[in-house]
Amino acid sequence: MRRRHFLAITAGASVGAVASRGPAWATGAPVTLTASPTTAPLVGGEYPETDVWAYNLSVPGPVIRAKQGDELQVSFENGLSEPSTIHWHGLRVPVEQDGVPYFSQGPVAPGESHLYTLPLEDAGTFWYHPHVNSSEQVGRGLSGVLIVEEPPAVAARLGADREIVWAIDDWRLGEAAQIEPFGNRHDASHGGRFGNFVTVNGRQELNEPVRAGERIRLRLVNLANAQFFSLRFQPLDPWLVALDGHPIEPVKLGDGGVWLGPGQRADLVVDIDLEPGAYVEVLDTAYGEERARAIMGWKVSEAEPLRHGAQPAPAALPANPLPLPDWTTAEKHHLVFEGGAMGGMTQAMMDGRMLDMRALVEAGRFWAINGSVPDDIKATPPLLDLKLGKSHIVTLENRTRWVHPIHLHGHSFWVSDPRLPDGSPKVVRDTVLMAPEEITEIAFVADNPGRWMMHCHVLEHQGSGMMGTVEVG
Ligand SMILES: [Cu+2]
Repeated sequence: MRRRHFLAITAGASVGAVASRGPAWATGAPVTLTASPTTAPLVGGEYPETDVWAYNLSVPGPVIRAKQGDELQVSFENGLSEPSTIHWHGLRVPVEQDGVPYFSQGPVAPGESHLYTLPLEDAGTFWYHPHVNSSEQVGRGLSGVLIVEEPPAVAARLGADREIVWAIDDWRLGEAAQIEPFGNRHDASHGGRFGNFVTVNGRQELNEPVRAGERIRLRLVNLANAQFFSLRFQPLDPWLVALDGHPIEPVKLGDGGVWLGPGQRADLVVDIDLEPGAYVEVLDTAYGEERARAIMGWKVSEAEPLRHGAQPAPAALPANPLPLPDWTTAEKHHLVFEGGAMGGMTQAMMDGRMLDMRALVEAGRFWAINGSVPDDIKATPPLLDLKLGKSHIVTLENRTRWVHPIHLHGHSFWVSDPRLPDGSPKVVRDTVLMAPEEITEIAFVADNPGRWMMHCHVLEHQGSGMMGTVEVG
């Protein structure tokens, strides 16, 4: 109800160009990200600005652009009144740069700073966010997009005239457009914290200008705590060219949409194959056709078409330099994910003690991996010990009634993607969706030593038990 209300007052109310707000840095320059409370005109119209927590006073934070092969330095200044860190989602960096408290670094106290030095081996679309009190810190607005660019001659294979970034987020707002409190147990035991107001690049903007005949590289990032998106562009038929930053053989979306679970990214190549003056609503249909809603609109300008006729298919971008796992000799592992509402979990081990479900619920824990619930994560043994340099296949078994986007730090992995057209080969991801009762296999070479987080990216699930570590060494 509330969402429709917000939509009703804002749809069409603001017309004009939308770009990622905040500065984008010249590559090579050191970057400072300062987290602090501020306000943002999320809803617009007659609504007051929303109190948010933001990087550099902008929600989402600034788009950081850097070049593949470079080293990116980011100085993080904590202007919040609680500890924080920054995690670089999808970047394969040394563990001490990964932004996870205790395994990478100490939490950065209020008023303190921390320097991250990030080698950029992989090109692609990545993002950054805190790894402390994640549900609230991310949910109040602390996140941003990080783009690692291919060399220009390589990016030119896509034939794009320009690039657009959509950082998609949702917000749970009350009547005065203020963020509702965190820590809801129903969210934690069910699908996570859903917002009632969706923004793209920090606002609801349904009139993004495009030009007939142009080709756009569209980078999509799902920054939401829990919400999934499935975007449809009909009558346009974009090419999907990368998932979680990693190139795939370009494939047309056809009748379907592109799925984005929390934390996931997709790169599309979109030919604006429309007449001047046309308008396209980009629909989210993740929760069924009857709940479809526009999250963005493209207004085709009256300018002459940039070109006429069908364009050739984009060529695939080169793979990132990941070692290829050996499926025949890989060591096999199994992780069982349990719990949640209607999940039937009866007990789990927390902090060396077996607790029944009632005691777990009292402790605010609703989920377990292999029967283990972290209380103090640094005192909880790793879920897996993976031999450094070896290939590993990890079977992920979802014994819950909920979908979970499972994210592994420090590594990207090969996985079959049932949402791609039949016969598509395995793709490389860092966050994989597990449907209820689905069994998924991921394969990778454990080439990055350290103790790495593996967790659900529904942040309320992560905070209530669906989190663990794997040790590579
Ligand atoms: Cu989950």
